[in-house]
Amino acid sequence: MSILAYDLGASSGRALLGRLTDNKIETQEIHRFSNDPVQVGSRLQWDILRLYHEIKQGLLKAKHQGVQVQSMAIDSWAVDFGLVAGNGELLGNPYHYRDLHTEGIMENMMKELSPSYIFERTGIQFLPFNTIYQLKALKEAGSPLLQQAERFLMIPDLLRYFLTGEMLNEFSNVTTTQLYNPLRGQWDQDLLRAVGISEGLFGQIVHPGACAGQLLNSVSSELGVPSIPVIAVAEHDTGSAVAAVPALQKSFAYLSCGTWSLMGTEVDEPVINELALKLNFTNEGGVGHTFRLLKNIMGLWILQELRREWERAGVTYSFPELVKLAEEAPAFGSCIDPDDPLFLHAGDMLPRIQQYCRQTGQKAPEQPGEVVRCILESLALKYRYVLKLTEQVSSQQFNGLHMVGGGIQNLLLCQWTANAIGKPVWAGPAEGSAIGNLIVQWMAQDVFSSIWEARKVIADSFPVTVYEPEQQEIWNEAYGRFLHVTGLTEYR
Ligand code: LFR
Repeated sequence: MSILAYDLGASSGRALLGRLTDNKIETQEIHRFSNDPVQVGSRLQWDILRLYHEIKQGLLKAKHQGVQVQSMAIDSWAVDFGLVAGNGELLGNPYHYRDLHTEGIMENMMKELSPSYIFERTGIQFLPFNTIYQLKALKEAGSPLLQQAERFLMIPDLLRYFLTGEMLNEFSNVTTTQLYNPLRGQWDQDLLRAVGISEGLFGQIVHPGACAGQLLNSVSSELGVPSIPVIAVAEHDTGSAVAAVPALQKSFAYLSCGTWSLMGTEVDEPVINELALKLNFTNEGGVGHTFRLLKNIMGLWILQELRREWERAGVTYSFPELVKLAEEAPAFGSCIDPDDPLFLHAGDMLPRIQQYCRQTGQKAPEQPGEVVRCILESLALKYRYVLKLTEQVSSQQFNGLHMVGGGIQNLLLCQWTANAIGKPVWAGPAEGSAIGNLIVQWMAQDVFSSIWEARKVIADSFPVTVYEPEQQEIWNEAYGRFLHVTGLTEYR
């Protein structure tokens, strides 16, 4: 018997079949597809129906291979949502969190509500695209969609609704809205009032590991497949990725490395205090009532975007080619703070990197290898900075860093991360989110009694590559320059 995990990323999605044999997990990718956000007029939107189509394709492919699927679940990026009308129909396409409609909204809202007021209620970091600011932007724009909306469903909630007809809000994703109060265990009334959104939009919250419905008869007969259960996993991809970290005991640091880099540690209770607020850490809900105390780092987005721009200009590089060019370029030519707001939105990455470098008195990189090297070195150095902050905010010391996610296929980045942090990096598994999705489905079926039992099986099933730190002196010096250029100060 197999189970099916869909993991939707910002630029691609995949469906993995999972099987347990002799307490080892075997996975098989049966479907992979691109996720292409579409710019329509001034709005950047997700092609949600295409994603739903691809989900059906995955079920069909499993059927054509003669695989009996026992259950399925979907995880995706967080914060984005669709609005559903009273007749059950989706109102418009969900906006992409990188759409410009939230510009200035967070800053304006903070004039009315202080950051500590919002943080005390939610424990969530301040990112301009959080759901709370997206809803506020719609409200301020007098969005007719919001006026007609009767239900709010996040991306996996929405796809699950198409499959099962049930409208439920999954916990790990709900926490990322910055509208949920983890101390009270419910949507925060004060914040909903402040945004001007009715509580009626939000549904019952289901936790990872709950059964969240069955495939509708209409869907199973369309596809010719049995009506299987659809499980709520940690439907926030980062929640699933952290569930899959092959750590064997509490107190570990992780870096989930993909379009975003999410670095932090797992905690039993949200850490909501002045320091966490000051350092802009977040407490996102996870599996087994845990929380992810972490920070978003801009991640490989800058490089992915740059590659797309070169492609549009007619020059196509593969990621391995780009990494090779970076390796051959001179070391530490210039650096950036990857989290500068300059790099959040799509487009013009090369001129923006060059602008950042010139403004900070550095030589602007010109050649592709120089630019890519600047991005990857800067990421590794930012990881060192955030790892230090994670130690401070969680009052722990880490003796190494677990890296999971597609970004670990970039071996140079893994090695440079080890060099930058001066500690070993343990890299694997690459399909972290999909594997975390699988194990929570098995937890729902009582195959594993705890996340720790499941992590042990992950550790036994997938190889982990160890990167020992090298060239310490050179990287220490580079870190000093990085702090100077970026103006980042280490908190003491
Ligand atoms: C990673 C991720 C991050 C979230 C960002 C936007 O894929 O889910 O955790 O902050 O995407 O939703």
